[in-house]
Amino acid sequence: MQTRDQVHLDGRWVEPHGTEVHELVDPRSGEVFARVRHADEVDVDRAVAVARRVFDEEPAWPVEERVKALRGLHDAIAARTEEIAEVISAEMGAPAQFSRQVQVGMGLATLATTIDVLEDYAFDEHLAGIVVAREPMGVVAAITPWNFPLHQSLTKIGSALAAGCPVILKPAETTPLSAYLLMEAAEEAGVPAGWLQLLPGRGTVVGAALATHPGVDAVSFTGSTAVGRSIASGAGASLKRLSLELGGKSPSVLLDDLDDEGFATAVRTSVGFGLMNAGQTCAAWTRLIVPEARYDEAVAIAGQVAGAAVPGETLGPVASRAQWDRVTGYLASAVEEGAVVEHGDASPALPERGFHLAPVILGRVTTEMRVGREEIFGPVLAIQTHTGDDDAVRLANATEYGLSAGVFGRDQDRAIAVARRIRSGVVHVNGLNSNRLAPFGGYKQSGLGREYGRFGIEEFLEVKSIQPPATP
Ligand code: TXE
Repeated sequence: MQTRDQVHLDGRWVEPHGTEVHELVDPRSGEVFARVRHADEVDVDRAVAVARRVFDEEPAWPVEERVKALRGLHDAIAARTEEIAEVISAEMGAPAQFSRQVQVGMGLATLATTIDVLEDYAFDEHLAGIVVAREPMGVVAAITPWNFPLHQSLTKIGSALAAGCPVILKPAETTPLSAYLLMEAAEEAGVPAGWLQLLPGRGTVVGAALATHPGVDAVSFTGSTAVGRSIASGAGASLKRLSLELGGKSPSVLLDDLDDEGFATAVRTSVGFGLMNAGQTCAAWTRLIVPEARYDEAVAIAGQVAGAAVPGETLGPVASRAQWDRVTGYLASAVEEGAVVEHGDASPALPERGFHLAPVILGRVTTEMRVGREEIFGPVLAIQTHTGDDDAVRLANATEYGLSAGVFGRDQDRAIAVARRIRSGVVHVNGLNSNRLAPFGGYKQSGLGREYGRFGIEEFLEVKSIQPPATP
């Protein structure tokens, strides 16, 4: 049984003031495999005091040293890929190869891009005789979820440290283990004391204390829209800077000019992305919007893709019992509200071991149904039909979310024109592009702010104008 009973404060592993011990369950078996001791509000006060000292009293951390430390962090994590991938598989169920390539690999790719951008970043800009200086925002709290634990942590930490801000990391209750390994890698990389601190703990205790603490200047959160709203109202009292990466109900729109091969590829790509990480991906395309005349064709291809998923190899279990209950609750609501179960079992029994859930494809889903507008976060896809581009855009926009979307069409200009009409922070056209320089974030209730590359670093920078007297 793995046990972690320390937190990382001011450059050292120390015993927390918090005493609660939290058990971690492996979703592949349903068994407890590790215990961690949680921090509490007193630990938050300690960490914030350290971060304030580092930011307010110590000399600024030079950019070249930030680049060096972040490169060291990247390399130390890369060297421990196998170990980190294993703990992520154990804590949230991702299959081994996915853990290595995506859970760890994507985190490294995002960090590498942040470092490249930092190396060339011009913090000062000259504009009509004035200097526009970009300066670190201050102490950052990073609150991360369980679906991509390392990637989300590295995205936030990388951008905030790149900007010159000390960070306090609070990982999700169910997936803290990779964060301990991340801290060990940061120590190896020589991240100076106090710049990165780790406080595992409950969202309602440590997360809430960080989000309302007067000594925290900015909160970067990824998680549910409900918690995002509560963080925003708590942070409002001290006008903290916020970046919120929240839920999604992202559409993939297939236009009516696709030929057979293009249509099949578009359905396969969309369903593959929808089921990625057992559907527990904020940007996943969970609504497939196809021309009415091609509904049967879409159902058949989507069913093939879903049926080909191999449990434990290409499809992990859902990450927790809570997630199993949430997703199966949505399946029950779908049947009640009249969706057609086109593939899979919409009333599955809880397996004897673990939380594996086979994919379900729901057809004839309307925007009034809960499964047509709410985030499910499991291997469940909804198929909707459109009667033309205008109708497709209407459907794509018919949720409170706006995180990601796909548009597929033979005429690329037309597809791009449709992409422009979708109210969403990211729209992929005719494929999935994973360029980490591209900004990532949501319109509407999907969040505030952008992550990755230059946009991610700028989330943690204030803008100052230094104005010398105007020359006559
Ligand atoms: O999320 P929470 P949960 C969505 C997804 C999922 C649902 C619930 O639909 O089914 O959210 O998941 C911390 N103050 N996403 O309950 O609670 C918590 O400890 C401060 C989408 O796990 O939002 C964890 O670190 N922090 C999403 C983090 O918030 C608080 C990824 C996320 O947990 C807090 C995850 C509070 N009051 C879930 N309460 C995405 N956008 O990718 C909790 N937390």
